[in-house]
Amino acid sequence: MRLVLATTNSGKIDEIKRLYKEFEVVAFTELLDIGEIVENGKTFAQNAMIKANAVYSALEDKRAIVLSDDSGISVDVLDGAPGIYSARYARVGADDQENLQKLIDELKIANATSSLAHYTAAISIVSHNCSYTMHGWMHGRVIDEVMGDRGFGYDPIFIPNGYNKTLGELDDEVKQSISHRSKALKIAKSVLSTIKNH
Ligand code: ITT
Repeated sequence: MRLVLATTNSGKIDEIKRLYKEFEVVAFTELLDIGEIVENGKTFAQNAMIKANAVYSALEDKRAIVLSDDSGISVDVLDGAPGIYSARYARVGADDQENLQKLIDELKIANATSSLAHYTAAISIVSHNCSYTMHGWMHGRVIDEVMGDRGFGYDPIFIPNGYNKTLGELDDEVKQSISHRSKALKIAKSVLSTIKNH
């Protein structure tokens, strides 16, 4: 089965490809040039659906199945920030490095060297006759120091529950076994198997 990913984030694409080896996975940017998709939803689920619908509507092949991911990190001492604004925390168009630094700066302003935090992933699937969204979460804490360089985004400051190292230091396989994205993608896989059988 061919899946068109409605994402431009290479970290997400790598993780999805690793978990979805049985699918032919292609990023929409290899097929289309539709410019920026405006993510003006109020929740992860709304933004995931906005991205999946935008890509599905632009595809010529209406037999295509589109899968999107909207995700982010929510930090307790920051009242849940950056949440859905994780990709643009430092500024619109910021890179991972700038967003990570902004989060460390905000922890310092809040006088916290660490805080409980969690990642959320909303995965949407859109095909010609159905649309679904499912969620996954990973809980842990963030620290005010960068440790390791694995993963992407906020991984070098996130320590998952049950571990004493950041995702920047832990093997990719560890993240794959516990991540918000993996959990949502696992549910998405069973949804995809029903679509296949239509
Ligand atoms: P697309 O919209 O094209 O998918 P994006 O990076 O803009 O790419 P989001 O709007 O969903 O995607 O923002 C997700 C941000 O949340 C991402 O840029 C990271 O900063 C952070 N994030 C999400 N999942 C993460 C993960 O597994 N590890 C580290 N950071 C993550």
